[in-house]
Amino acid sequence: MSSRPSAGASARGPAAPRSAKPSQSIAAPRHAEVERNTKETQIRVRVALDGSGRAQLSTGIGFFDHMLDQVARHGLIDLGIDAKGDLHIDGHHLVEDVGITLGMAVAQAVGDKAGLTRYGHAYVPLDEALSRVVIDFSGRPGLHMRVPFKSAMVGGFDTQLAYEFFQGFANHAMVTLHIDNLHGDNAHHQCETVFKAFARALRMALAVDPRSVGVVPSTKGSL
Ligand SMILES: [Mn+2]
Repeated sequence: MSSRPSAGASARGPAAPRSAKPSQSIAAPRHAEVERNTKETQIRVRVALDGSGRAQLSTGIGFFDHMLDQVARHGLIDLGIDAKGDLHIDGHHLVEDVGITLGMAVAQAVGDKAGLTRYGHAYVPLDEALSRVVIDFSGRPGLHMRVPFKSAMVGGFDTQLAYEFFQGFANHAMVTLHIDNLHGDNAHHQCETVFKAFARALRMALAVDPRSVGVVPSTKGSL
C-alpha cells in the first residue's frame, strides 16, 4: 500500500489541503477572464480550458448563444460570456468583439504552450451538412474560411458574421484556422457544423500531450 516515497501526502486519503504543484506551467489551471470595453460593445469572457462543457451565455443573439454553446459542449471548455453592445445597429460589432475577447482569453489561458498538442482538426456532420476545421496554435494569426452559406440570416444571426467571429478569434488567439463547409443546404446546419468542428479541433489542439510534458511543440523552441 504505502509505496511512493516522495509525494508526501497520504496516498488516497481525503483531498490533501496542499495542492501538488507540478513544475510544468501546462499543468497550472488553464483559465482566464478578460473584459473588453469599447464605445460599441462591453464584453466579458471567462474560459476554463479543462472544463466539462458548461456554458453561461448572454449575447442578445439567440442563435449566436446556440453556437457558443456548441464551442463549450464539444470543446469541453467551460465558457462564460456576457456581451452587451450596439445591437440596435446590427450584430456586427458584438459578434466580432466576442470573437476578439474569446481569442484573448484563450491565448491567456494557454500560456507558453509547453506540452500543448498544438494542432487539432475535426470533421463534423449534421444531416446533409459537413464541415472541416483545422487549427494550429502557431502564434501566427490566419483565417482561411470557405463557407457558402445558403441563407443570409439564421434567426437573428447574419451568417456573414461567422467570418467576423473567427477572424477576431484567430487574430487574438494567434492561431491559424482553416474552415471549410464541404456540403450543406441548410444554413443553420452549415453554421452549426462549423462551430462544432471548431470546438472539436480546439479540444484536440488544446489537449496536453503526455509524451511532450514541458516541451514547446516547435523546433523554434517557442510559439
Ligand atoms: Mn441547432
